[in-house]
Amino acid sequence: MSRILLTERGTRRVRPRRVATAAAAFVMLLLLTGCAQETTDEFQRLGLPEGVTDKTPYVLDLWIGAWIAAGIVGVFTWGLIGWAAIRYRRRSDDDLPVQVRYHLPIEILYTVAPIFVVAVFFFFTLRAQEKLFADEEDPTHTVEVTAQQWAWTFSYIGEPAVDGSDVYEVGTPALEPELWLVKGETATIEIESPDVVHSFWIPAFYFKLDILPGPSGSAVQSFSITPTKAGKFEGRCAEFCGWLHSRMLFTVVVVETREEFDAHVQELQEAGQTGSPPGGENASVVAGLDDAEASE
Ligand SMILES: [Cu+2]
Repeated sequence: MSRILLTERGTRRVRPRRVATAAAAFVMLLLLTGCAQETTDEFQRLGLPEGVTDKTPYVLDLWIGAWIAAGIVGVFTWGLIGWAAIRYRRRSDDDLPVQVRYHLPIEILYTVAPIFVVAVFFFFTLRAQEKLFADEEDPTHTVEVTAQQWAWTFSYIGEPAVDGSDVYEVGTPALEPELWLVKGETATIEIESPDVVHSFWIPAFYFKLDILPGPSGSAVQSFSITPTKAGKFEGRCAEFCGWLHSRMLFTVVVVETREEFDAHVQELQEAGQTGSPPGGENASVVAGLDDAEASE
């Protein structure tokens, strides 16, 4: 018996060193493989991609704050579970600890604590939402976004088209359209849907908004943003909206200068994409797919 104990003790003595070596190796591996700064930054944002608009800090604060609050609640709860498990563990006698039933103060605590937690989350969510949807008095760009089964149309309202009408870019399930914006210039995005519920989502903008259909013009929702970084960012529909939902993709192109944007608008004009886009009118038609492909 005593020999077994000795062996156990011996094993135990070795274990901490092994753990330390494994931990050191793991950290080394992280340092060696870690795409260094980028990984660290993403870690600090708790998994969020890099935010690229003036509104993203509000969402980032909410995200981090929510994790901290959840962490505090979690540690407190796990602490209580651990404490109860150790404090009231089975002893040599088989006596049960005092059983508590219909204990009014504890019942009240069970009710009040979750309400308090939800109220705090609600308050901060509402505060962030107010900032996200704050109206912009004088946006440089206004883009009308039409989400239809299963593509996006972007109409640049008031851009100087030759014949005075608006310039647009329309996608198809086979062709992802691009939404062009300029870094540092405020854009108001107005979105609407002629058919079913879609959801406008750009992960790098930390922004997702459901688009509810309604009689023409009644269900337009809008928000304003100012991109703070140039680049290409993915956009997609985040609401399952039917057969080709997974093809409702688009790319946001944020350019550095107004000249690049104007050149793009010019290109759209030259391609004859002015006036009313064909988007929502044929919402039930699977644009971009021929009959053979559509019936597959
Ligand atoms: Cu959709």
